[in-house]
Amino acid sequence: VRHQLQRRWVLWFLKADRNRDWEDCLQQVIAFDSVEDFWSLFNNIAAPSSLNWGSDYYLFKEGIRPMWEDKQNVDGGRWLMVVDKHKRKQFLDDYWLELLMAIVGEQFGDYGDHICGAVLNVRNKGDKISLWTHDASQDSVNSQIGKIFKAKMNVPDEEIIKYEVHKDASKRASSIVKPRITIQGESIV
Ligand code: M7G
Repeated sequence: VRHQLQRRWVLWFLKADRNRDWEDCLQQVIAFDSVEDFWSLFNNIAAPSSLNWGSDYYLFKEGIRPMWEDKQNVDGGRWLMVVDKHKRKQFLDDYWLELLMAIVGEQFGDYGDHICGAVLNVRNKGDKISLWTHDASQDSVNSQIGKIFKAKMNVPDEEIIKYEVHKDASKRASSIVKPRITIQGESIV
């Protein structure tokens, strides 16, 4: 018996390589559209905490390339949570699994149409988990998505998550992007 998901998803992997362009380091792993295929994939790939520095996973809706330039992302942005180095062992793998289950299981309800995909960046300076949405100007939609993002991963209230506009990130000279929305505890700023 196969339990169909509402949509088809594609997993991508990026293996860091300084000698190649960013886009050339990105490769599609597999597409799936059933609960069973999600689990067999998940059970067969390396856990986030065991990947090399610089690696990324991307889980995106089929038809959306996991990059700022895709037409579904070009006016979008991302909810970003940075996972402190000291918390990666305990939390990173669980956060990532909870987020994947929430998106393929359509836990964002009517906001699901606004979601493009989820990203994991394994970085020595702090791993990043993010959720990309396709219209960065829709503050109320994105705020609701941010609340669900935090709740589904069971992120402690005091952790701060920030919504960044892709156009700000892609134009940046430094790695500092002024967030458009911030959630800390119950408050949206
Ligand atoms: P990152 O991997 O998102 O974060 O971006 P990091 O700074 O923690 O490693 C690193 C670099 O990868 C960026 O400065 C870009 O050169 C490239 N890059 C990342 N993304 C998500 C994109 C993208 O969507 N499109 C393009 N063209 N380059 C990207």
